[in-house]
Amino acid sequence: DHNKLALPVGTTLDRFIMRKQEDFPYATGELSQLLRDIALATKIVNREINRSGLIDIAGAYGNRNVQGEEQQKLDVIANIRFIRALRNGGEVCTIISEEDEEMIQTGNVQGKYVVAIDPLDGSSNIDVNVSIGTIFSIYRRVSPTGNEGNEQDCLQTGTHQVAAGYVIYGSSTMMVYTTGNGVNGFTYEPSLGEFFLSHPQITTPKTGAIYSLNEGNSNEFSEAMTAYVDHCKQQGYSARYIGSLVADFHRNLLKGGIYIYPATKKAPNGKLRLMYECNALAFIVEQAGGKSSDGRTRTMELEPKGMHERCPLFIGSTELVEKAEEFMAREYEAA
Ligand code: P6P
Repeated sequence: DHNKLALPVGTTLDRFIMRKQEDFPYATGELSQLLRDIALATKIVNREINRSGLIDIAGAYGNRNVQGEEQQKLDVIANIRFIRALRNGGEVCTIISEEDEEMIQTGNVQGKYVVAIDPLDGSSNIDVNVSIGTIFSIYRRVSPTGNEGNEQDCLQTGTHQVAAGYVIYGSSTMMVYTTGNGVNGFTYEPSLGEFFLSHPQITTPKTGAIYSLNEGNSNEFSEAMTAYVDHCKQQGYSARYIGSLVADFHRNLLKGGIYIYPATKKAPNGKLRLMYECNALAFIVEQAGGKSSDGRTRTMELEPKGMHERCPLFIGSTELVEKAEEFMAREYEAA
């Protein structure tokens, strides 16, 4: 029937969400509404980002604006916007955010969903106009409705994600997400305030010739990691590292490649966060035919112990990730 047809490029995000909901006979529309709430917040954040340089010119001296208000950092503003949109949307009971040490209770005790979010990753890149991103995961709560969400709701393995996505605020603003039935990309048209389907059914190449990691840390790499980087060079791969996770991931997703943030002596669990960075991108890359692990264990099967725990990340084209895992296995054998 018409639902099963791939929706045409140019379909709006709203219509896409509605059509996809029709594919789920028992869907009650809460997840659809939640996705719309997130899309609304991204439109607001997108506008704040595009004006960020101008706020300074428009009269904010030092870090105070003309109203004498403390000029807030964009990641703080983004955090406030996403929490407000999710609270007002009513579908989410609890949020974990990169910006908040503790769980955030929205007050929606009937909400069936929990969201883990990095509202604005790589915000140090804003001042130099490098692409930045929002990353989010959506879980169904496991505790009964009628109460606040709890740790059990928030510390589920990535395999329990019902949806995951990211927004890249780059040369154009795009939202890429999955609900477990493939990955679709939407490009934002600011003059219309709409996201339009621009990249239907994204699949990532099985292999690639791009490797992304910060070789500035190479004196901290393990022998196995050093050996794998040498392998990439022998293969003649291109080194591409923007230093903004969403931008590096998105380029590799479309072109093929591998992104690595490995364990280093300084950071034995790497730098990136399992709950609101790695799991979301792992769900997306697997749905696009790629692979994600910590060098050994599938990212989405890592048992979270804390909301802000870090994990090494090897993510991208399946053949590249598997080759990297072969090198890293030598380390375990040697250990
Ligand atoms: P490094 C940005 O701060 C971030 O969280 C990711 O967006 C990015 O990929 C990584 O850290 C860059 O880290 O240590 O290479 O500067």
